[in-house]
Amino acid sequence: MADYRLHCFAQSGHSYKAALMLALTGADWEPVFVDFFGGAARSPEFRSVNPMGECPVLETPDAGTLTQSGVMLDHLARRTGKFGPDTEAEFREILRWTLWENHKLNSFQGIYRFMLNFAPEKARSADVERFLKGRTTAALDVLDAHLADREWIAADRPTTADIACSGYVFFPREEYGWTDAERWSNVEAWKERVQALPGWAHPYDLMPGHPMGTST
Ligand SMILES: N[C@@H](CCC(=O)N[C@@H](CS)C(=O)NCC(=O)O)C(=O)O
Repeated sequence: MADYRLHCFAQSGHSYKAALMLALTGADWEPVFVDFFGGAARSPEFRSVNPMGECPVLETPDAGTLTQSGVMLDHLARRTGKFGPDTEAEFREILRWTLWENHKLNSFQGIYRFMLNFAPEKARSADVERFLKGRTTAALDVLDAHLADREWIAADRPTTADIACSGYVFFPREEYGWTDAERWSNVEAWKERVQALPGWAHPYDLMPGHPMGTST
């Protein structure tokens, strides 16, 4: 069995943060498919592992079972000595962007994409989609402005803040319905830098379940 087991599914940007960190640090890990769209995360078995009912879940060799992607990134940075802070000020800056991505960037981006692609027809609403698109756009504007004069989000090198903010940005543009006018050029340039990191892989290549209905 691998050192780390990540319970995840391909469409999950929150899971991708942990998967990408494991890939970039060269950890010995394996994905465990969660049939999220089949309701697996709502099952009593899953809830007994993560009462929050969320993916990702990370089984570790020495720190038990972790939930919340930000906790996983912090844990893996400490264990591997990679992508973590060098100073207390850097720690605060990484934490600041990790809290922001969870609350603003990836929360809205994830739910917006879910509504457009995966929600049952009866749960869809043009008003809700418009609201989520506005919040997602506003968050990407913030990230784009932040990256206007810097290469990395929280330090002069890649940190877990960059990995955290990568959660949903690598999924195909079509899944968000972005038009050519909706381009965040600084975010695009930063994405190319993230993609150039050794070990980078696309979420659909790193985690099982794409295309939908498959589990590999
Ligand atoms: N704050 C959590 C968010 C995790 C999350 O929302 N995961 C989604 C899948 S991408 C989920 O499991 N949602 C289930 C729900 O909200 O009930 C993290 O960063 O790990």
